[in-house]
Amino acid sequence: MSHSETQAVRTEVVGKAGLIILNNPPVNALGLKLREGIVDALSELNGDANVEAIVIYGEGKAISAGADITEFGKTPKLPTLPEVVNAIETSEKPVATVLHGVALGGGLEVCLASHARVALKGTLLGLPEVTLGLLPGAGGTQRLTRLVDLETAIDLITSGRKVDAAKALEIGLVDQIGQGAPRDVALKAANDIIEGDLKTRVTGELTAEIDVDVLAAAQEKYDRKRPKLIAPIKAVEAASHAAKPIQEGAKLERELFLELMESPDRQGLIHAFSAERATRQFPEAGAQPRACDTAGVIGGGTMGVGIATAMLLAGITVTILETSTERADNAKAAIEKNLASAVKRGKLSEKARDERLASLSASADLTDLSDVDVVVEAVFEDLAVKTEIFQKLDKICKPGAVLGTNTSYLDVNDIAAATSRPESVVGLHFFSPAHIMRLLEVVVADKTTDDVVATALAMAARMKKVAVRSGVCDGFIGNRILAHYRKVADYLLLDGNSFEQVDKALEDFGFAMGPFAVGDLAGLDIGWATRKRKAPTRPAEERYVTIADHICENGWFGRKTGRGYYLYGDSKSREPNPDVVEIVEQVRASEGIEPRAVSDEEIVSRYMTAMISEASRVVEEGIALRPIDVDAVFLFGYGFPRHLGGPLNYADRVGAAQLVAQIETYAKEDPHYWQVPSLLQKLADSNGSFADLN
Ligand code: 3H9
Repeated sequence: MSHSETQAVRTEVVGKAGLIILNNPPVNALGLKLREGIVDALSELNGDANVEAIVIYGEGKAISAGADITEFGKTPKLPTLPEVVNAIETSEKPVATVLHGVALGGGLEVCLASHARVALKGTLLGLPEVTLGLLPGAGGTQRLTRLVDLETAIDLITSGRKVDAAKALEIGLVDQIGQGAPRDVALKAANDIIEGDLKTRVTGELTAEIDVDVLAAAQEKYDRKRPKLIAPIKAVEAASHAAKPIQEGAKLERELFLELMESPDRQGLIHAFSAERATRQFPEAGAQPRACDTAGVIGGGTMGVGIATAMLLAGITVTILETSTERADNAKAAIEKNLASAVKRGKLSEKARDERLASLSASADLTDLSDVDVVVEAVFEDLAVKTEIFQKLDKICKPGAVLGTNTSYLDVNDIAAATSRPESVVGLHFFSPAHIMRLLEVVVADKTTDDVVATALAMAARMKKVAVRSGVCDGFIGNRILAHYRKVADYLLLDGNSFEQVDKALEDFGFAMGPFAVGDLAGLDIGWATRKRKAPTRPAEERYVTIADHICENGWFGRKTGRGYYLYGDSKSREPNPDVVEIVEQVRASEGIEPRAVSDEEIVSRYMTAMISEASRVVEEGIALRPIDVDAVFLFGYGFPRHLGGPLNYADRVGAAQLVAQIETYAKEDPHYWQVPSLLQKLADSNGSFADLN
């Protein structure tokens, strides 16, 4: 046995097998060390007369998650990944790869260039580059199209969808399914190649069957898509070159890849990828979490049912609490329905569903929560109701239990003060439907201790939620910012734009739904209740738009009543409600407003500038830890267009100086609403960016 070592890549010769072992935790990303190491290892093993077959395998949890994302945007260092895959494909001795964990992006491209592929059961394979605003840039579009049929290849390349090993075998993406540890499978693969039991071939020498109709259909699909993203369109273009000789096609693919590398979508999408992970860095993250294996959820409404479902799916034992046995049973039935739908969508096996259901109980007796690790209260937003519940919980729950409230705007300090253990109280603000939406705002009150915050984090990780730390303020991070910028839509409507135009402009910009359509979906009565609550503290100088109140006075609350801003018939399409158009005209007339519609561009500019202003204040006040936390809140809780990276990532695209200039212009009409936040001013003055504060 001979042995040579570099930091990230080792070679080993076992009999006639030459092994290339990747060891770059946590996911064998193909950074410089790995790329250099693979090229050196190939050269070494090709030069070793004892070696007859070479096999690459990975240590740790995956063969490779692809190119090292952290190197993007920096000066590329040689060898590039295309050079690495080229070295694999042109190796004199046959090269096989063993796939385990995940084989994604450049990681899969390494496998595609190998002469044979053996995947361990359960491995996930995919080319997710489009989800980062890129396309496979190391021959992926050229080689995948040579191994699998064009339609399947285009689907995988443009969707970023992953397939498991069994499916990969079925479509021809891998040659064998292996069993055992990657190293053992690698040794067997080498032996099989030598014995002729595992066939090898050079992928680049195969012919890709290019059907122009399939390409045209894919091109059209992504041309029509809104928001129109450039990466899948370019990925189809790259695949269209697969009938050319591999070197030529790969060169054209590389040019398209480098073009995308410069696109703002790429920057936004990679920021979104990082945001999901950056939020885990809480100051309290190092504390030892308390137990969170059993939970009580108080309140069987949509929110409580969603939270209970999310917890059950994460393997937590749940008791759902309601005010009567009948209501508790109804809540339990609603949870069962959610689990049934997860089974239907293929997210849960029937066996797992039955196991989960065995850990669910319903009760109308609060004392049944005496032994749970965590309580999440999700009852009506009323401080008196909530404090009464927390007073009772204080007496009932075991010492050390974490007491969470799902309030969306009440002061968590007030709720904590109702107990003799405020250190155990934390805000756990889920977003509806709580078993689907990824965001969880963890609201840290004055006395919440680190271990309680760490428990919330651990629970979020179990539920696969994106937990964002928030300080206490009205609405926390998300709803506070929303309450501010949402007013702009009403001002635009009052001043002359139609609600359809406002919605459409923002939908064309990238939001799945405009603010008026969202209001109809959420229920207009919710905003109405909030406005009534805030009426006593509304400053006299604030412009107040009464249109929504008039709509609600008619009992029109949006979709649930069949009409709001829009009319909702049987079809999913929305028609503007003519009665609302009339209300708008009446309100304008009564206030003596001469309607003046602004352009779509200005609609977007006002809306986004307002959002960024309040987001800037939230960062400045320390409610959000960093700008990237605000981005995560909007990406994972408010449907913010992912390719724009979040409000404060988008702010950097516009530039602080430009934003300040916009606010100053709008302030001429309404100096109370449009005020330059001091942090934004500081960034404008210093030519700085929000990214500098992450
Ligand atoms: C590409 O390959 C381009 C090529 O076609 C062409 C080039 C020329 N690089 O998500 P996790 C980190 S584009 C660097 O928490 P999980 C991640 O940030 C790439 N780092 O774990 C995190 O770090 P930290 C195409 C990476 O088990 C840690 O690993 N590939 C990379 O939930 C653990 O990750 C992709 O798009 C990377 N490529 O999920 C795959 N990947 O601990 C992107 C991960 O400091 N990755 N990290 O926060 C994923 O989808 C998931 O991370 C994965 C693991 C499924 C692998």
